[in-house]
Amino acid sequence: MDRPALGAVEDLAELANLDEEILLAEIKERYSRNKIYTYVGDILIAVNPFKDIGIYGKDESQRYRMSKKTAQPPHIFAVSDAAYQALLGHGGRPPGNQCILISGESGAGKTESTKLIIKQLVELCKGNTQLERQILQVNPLLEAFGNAQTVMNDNSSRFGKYIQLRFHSGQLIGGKISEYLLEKSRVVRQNEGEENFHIFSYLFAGVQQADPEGRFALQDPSQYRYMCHGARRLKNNLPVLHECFEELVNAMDMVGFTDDDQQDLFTVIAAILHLGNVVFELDDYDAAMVTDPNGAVKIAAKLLGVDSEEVASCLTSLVTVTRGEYVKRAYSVHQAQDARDAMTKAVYGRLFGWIVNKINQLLAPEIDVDPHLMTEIGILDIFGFEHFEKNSFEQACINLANEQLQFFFNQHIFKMEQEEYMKEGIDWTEIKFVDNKPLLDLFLTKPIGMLALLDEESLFPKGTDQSYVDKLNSSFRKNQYFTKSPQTTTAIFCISHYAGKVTYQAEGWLEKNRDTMPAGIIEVLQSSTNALVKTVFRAQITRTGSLALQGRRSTGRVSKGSRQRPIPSASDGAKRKLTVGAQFKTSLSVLMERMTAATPIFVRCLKPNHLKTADNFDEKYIQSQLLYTGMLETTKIRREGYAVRPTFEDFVSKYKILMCRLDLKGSRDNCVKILQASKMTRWHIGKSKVFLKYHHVEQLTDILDNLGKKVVVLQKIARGFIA
Ligand code: AOV
Ligand code: MG
Repeated sequence: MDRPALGAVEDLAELANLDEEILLAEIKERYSRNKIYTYVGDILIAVNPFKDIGIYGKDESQRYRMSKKTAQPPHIFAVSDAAYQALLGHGGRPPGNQCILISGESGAGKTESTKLIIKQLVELCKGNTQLERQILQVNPLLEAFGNAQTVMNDNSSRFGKYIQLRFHSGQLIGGKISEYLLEKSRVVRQNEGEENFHIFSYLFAGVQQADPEGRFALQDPSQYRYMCHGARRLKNNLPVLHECFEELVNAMDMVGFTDDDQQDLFTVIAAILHLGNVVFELDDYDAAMVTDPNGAVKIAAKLLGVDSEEVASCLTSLVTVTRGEYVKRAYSVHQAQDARDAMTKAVYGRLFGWIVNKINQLLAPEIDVDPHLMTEIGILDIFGFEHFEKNSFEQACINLANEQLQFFFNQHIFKMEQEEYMKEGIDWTEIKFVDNKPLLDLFLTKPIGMLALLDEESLFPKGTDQSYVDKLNSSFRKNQYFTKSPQTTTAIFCISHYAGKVTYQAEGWLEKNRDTMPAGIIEVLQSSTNALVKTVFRAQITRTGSLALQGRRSTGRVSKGSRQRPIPSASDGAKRKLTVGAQFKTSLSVLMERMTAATPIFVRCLKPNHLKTADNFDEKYIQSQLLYTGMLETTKIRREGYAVRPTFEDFVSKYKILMCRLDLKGSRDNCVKILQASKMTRWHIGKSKVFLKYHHVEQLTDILDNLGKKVVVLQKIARGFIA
């Protein structure tokens, strides 16, 4: 039998012979020819090229417009096209809400894919509107405040996001962003080889524009504790970073942030830098006091619009009311440092929440559209699976989100699909997959999942990080996915995730989960004269969990309210008294609900090497990614299975025109008649549905199109006769 040349097949589900080696060889060969995209049925695999391969221009954009999947090579733009066509009721996917789910480990290319998908979606529905221009600038804006350089990715997303683009009759009418769990701890501490959020470097590079009067009093970046790792790269890259600053300002202008908004944002960022330099020592009475040789506390307080004495006081002591009397308890130096860092984390977290809220106000649908007539395409871009030398609470949450997404993928691709074949009586040999449900249970079950135990320990006055790990050790000693550390003196444990084994350091978990801040600090910030600080600390958390802003009203579009349950924001934990873990759990389940209600399209990003370099295909590394994502099984099910499964009614109503009978009823017999008339093979008919491969749908669409053309010709001839 003739075997197609290696790398020539664009859909791996078409390969006759299949094993892990073949899969790897095909992807490798394509990658070496800069063919980074490959289909597995309706799933797109994307290998990060780490170089510009020049395939995202106007030509490609035009080529992937209402195009047939098999007519063009695999491409990320085809994903936008498939989603948009489905939204309009064309193509093989069910019409209605669509969601595009992008997975892959850190640095695999999820965020770049997200941007390309959005860019093409905007092209497809192009009405040249202000809204389209705004939407294109949302990502650079969010990335400045939410991304940072890590060991795994120079532009790593330190938050997860779900972007919903809303349509009415194919027209883009609005957008909404939900954010998950910003890694606030990065503001105060970065591991070796990593940096703070990009905005800090951008501000230094653009300080002359941002602060022409020198109010921010910024010195050399190396002077700031929060910049300890980024200062050198900053100095070496000033021109590039300056461009980034200008792009950010441009993005903020385009999205609709006013000059005042921008000034307030930069002011708070400068304040955070100074606050980080506030240092403490013990006074004669063994109480912490601020030692402020460079006036850091004064400058920070001035920029935050609060009183510097009050800041110094709330950072060094806790005031409580006991039996009607105020009791002031002095902090140790260590406690004072914690209070300072808690304050900056809270300010940054709320600032980020405010940015997302503001964007949502500016992008909310302007026109009054009945929510039932509104459809949407959601795009999920989370933080990819992470495995550093040191892994903390943030990595546990990030990796849990990835487990959840992998679970959703398995449910959709393997479980639901195979159950349907059974139910519909299709002759089928089961394809096994690795179910990661036990891992979700390990994290999420009540009452003894890892998160529930963490909550319990966080509330327990004598709980410590070590006592938490002790509890994990005893609760999960028989769990095969949990490994106790042989070192019993350190709070360490191991989890065997779907994507690999990760060792977690539990130091600081209780505090990170509680995410509380002394009341005194909140009071000080609430008294601020800076409009932005005042707004975010006066914000009330509504019962549904969304952040409702008091005071400042949006100058942009006014939301007409959506009926969906809002996804709780992770950055406002303290006020709701829900722990960070509990909030994250809720937001994950709301997200799953939302994704379940839409038709998913999957994009699987692969990272070719650890070095972030071009033309470097590390076989072992790719192989491990193919293995843990279940790519071989996915290819098998896509080869054997039926990706398109319309009901008899839907099928007949769409294709009855092929029989020239508009009165045809949606019965099994009529489906068979249509299928036979179309002369296609290898379709199946179930008890209530037709089982098709996507090439069947393309063939049917071709026949429909040809019929349409004939009708037009006939009409012309008829008109000719009449004329
Ligand atoms: P991620 O979103 O998956 O990681 P990114 O999308 O940020 O990864 O990609 C990492 C880097 O890879 C980018 O900054 C680009 O330099 C490069 N890259 C990715 N896709 C392409 C492409 N199609 N063409 C050229 N270069 C690309 V993380 O957010 O860390 O999980 O958390
Ligand atoms: Mg990313």
